[in-house]
Amino acid sequence: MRTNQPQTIYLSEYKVPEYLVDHVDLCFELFEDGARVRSTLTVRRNPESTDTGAPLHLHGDSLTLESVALDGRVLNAGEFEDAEDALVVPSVPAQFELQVVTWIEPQNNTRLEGLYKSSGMFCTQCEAEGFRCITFYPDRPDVMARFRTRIEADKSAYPVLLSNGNPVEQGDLEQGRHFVTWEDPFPKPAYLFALVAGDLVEKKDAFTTCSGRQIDLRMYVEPRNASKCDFAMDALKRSMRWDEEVYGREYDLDIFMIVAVDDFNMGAMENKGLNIFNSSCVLASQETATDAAFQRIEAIVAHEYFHNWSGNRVTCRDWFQLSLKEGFTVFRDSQFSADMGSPTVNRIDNASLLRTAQFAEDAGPMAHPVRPASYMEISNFYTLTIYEKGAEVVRMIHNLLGEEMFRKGSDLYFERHDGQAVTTDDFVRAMEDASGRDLGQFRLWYEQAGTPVLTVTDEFDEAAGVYRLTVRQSLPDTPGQTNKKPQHIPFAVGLLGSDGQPLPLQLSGEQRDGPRERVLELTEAEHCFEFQGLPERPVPSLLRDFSAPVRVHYPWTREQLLFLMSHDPDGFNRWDAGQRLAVDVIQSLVGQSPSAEVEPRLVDAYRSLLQDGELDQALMAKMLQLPSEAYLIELSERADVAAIHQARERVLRHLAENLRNELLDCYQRNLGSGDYELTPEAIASRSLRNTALGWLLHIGDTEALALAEAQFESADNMTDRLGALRALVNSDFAEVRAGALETFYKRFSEDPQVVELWFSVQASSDRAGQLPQIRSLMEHPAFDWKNPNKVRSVVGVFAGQNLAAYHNPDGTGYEFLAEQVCRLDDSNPQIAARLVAPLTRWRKFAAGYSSQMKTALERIRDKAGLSNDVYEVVHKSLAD
Ligand code: 7MK
Ligand code: ZN
Repeated sequence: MRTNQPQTIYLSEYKVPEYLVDHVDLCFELFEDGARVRSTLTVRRNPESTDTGAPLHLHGDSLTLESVALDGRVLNAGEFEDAEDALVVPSVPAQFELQVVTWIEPQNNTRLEGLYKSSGMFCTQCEAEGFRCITFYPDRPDVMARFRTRIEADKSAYPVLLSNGNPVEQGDLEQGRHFVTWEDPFPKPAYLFALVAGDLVEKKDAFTTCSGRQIDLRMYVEPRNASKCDFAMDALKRSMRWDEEVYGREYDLDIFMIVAVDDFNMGAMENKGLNIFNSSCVLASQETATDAAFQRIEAIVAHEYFHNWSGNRVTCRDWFQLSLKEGFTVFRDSQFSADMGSPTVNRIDNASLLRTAQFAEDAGPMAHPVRPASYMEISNFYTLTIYEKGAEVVRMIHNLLGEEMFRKGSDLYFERHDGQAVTTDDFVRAMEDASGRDLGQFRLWYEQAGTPVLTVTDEFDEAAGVYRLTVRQSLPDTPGQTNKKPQHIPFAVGLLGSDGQPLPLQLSGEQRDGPRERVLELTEAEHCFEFQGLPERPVPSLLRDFSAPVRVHYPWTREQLLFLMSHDPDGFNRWDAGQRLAVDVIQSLVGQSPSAEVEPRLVDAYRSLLQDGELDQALMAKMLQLPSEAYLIELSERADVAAIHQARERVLRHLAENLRNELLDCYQRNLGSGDYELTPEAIASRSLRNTALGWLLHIGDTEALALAEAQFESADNMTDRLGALRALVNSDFAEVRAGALETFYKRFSEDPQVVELWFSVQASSDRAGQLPQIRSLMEHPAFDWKNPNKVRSVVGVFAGQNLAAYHNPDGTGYEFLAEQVCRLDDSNPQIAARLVAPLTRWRKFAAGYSSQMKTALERIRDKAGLSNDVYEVVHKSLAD
């Protein structure tokens, strides 16, 4: 058992750095058995620090120190302290040069933090605190320096040597070695440092900026991936243009590089001028990537590119401010995605992720504000709250200020803070200063954790023609936070008449006709809005376009939901009404006998949907998806997973059985012909036909079986091939399933991204992914413990998506997960900590489940030598 507890770090204890680094000169000598790193720092005392006599404190992790020299003189052992996690030099002048030489072993680095090897190439991941695994350094984002990096390596094994900035020198060395030197003119924190060395092919392109500068664009990938770069390269160019047009942001170096690596803890990283991507988030071809993968790649390429301004030119003062760059950048990439595709579908996807997963996080033991007040291990705070809720907060500012003022605010922010490390408060202040709006109360969105609940009631005074809408807001307690204050919530609403037409929203006291939609600004615990001049009791359309990340409770009748589902002019709310109706129907069947009646109006509603010739097909495709099990669990008090699974299954089968002909029609209507296209229409069409296929195979339809087999054989793209495979795998045609899985694997066994899909189709299926099958997937030759994507696609997908199997009432799913977490904790603690998530919300589940989940957590807690990462998640989850 561990003896030392990890430390908690508090925002309130922030102090400016005692020393600043103006320049860093790095020299890497890369060898097969390790790497030598010579670092020369130009350091001076920070004039803003009050702690004048402070020792120089440099962070370090897993480093072997070879030597330290100060202003050219080698220090002897008594002149510095080489601790496990730091190098301390007690006495230093006000200004000096420090040279530190360390030895590291990238080939043995399984944590994938710092410098490591992935399929024969060297690469780095330094955010948040990986640079300290490379050399001793003040590894905090408010220390910004100019970097010069020389890399030396064997020329034939590592012909490509990359780092941040522009290449300034290169040449050959003795013994078949060579070097390249890079210089980055922009001061940056160490977390943005990157290095890549490998035998990679180079894809070239170029971009001309708005001011006419020519930028070289480069992608570096392993030779076998050369044909999977085009889409990302195009997405990059679209992102660069978009950031110029929408935010006035021009690229600033002469070269922009993207590298793909197979072993990567996260999706991608915005290192200055040298973005590094997880292969699965950048490589794609029509034959190997699904529509969802293309969309994800476009969004991530944009996200990393946009960081060049929101993150790199203006960075975070400390890691409590992580959402400063992440929330803003997610908002920017989602605006971009909306512009490139279907805005309504984009909004639906954002909101589903938020409502399913972020709301769950906000209601669980790891709940934290968008700007947390404390943490133990920062890598545990790359969360949906920081990213997605953070983006929603920026979106609300955007909507409160309006497009034009928001742009003025972002211009002011970038101009005022260029080259600085700042706080979320600085961001909000720039928005206030540019617009003249007071965002004082709005700041609570950054400080208070938890999801606000809006409870809405209404009454109609027929005689007076007055409709009263009462809105109460409350914010649940979260760990360490109680009795919270009301927040400033933009609440977009509309009112519909019985003919389906929007009614004017004229507030009492106002003269003329009101607008057809209003954004009500909630600031108090309770508001009552009175709308006048109404001829009849309206149907309210609430929280249009998901105008705030909140839960809304209103006693909708099924009649009203059906009405909104077909009449609401707000596409998002149309979808939402359908979801609420389906949730209501499924919930009413939870725990009921299998012969209980399924709401007949639901079948009618889905039939009308399938036959609606006017409806936007992309919206139709979304509306056809039933609420996920994860969402149904999130909505319940103490979830009985098996009962929820059965109820949902019942509704799905009932719909499929009663709409068989309509589904077959839908399939035929959407049988694409012609070339594969990535337009919203074509994507919607593939989604519709694959949904229809999935439903029909779910009820064992033999005509659909033939269609699925044909589609599986002849598909010219991965969306359709995988759609057919998924339908077959989730059917009861066990033999066809096995055959299709085998054929698919044989065809794509050389492609890791497709093998990951193959794993996840099985791991997510309650037919093909029961625990024994999961265990045998982990014995498969393509499974690799050292590769995070493989672990995620089997273990992560099983526990996160195959909920009925994972929550097997016998508790074996939890035991299994605990076992995998313990196993991974030694080699890759970041991934291990992320895998714990499906155990953390044990209090959310019905008694039989929760006690066994708790036992599994305790088992992890008791593992010897637990990492700080897993320690924090497990202890917070078990705390009362
Ligand atoms: C996205 C950090 C990086 C979680 C989601 C990303 C990470 C973790 C990409 C790694 C990113 N800065 O750009 O946000
Ligand atoms: Zn990011």
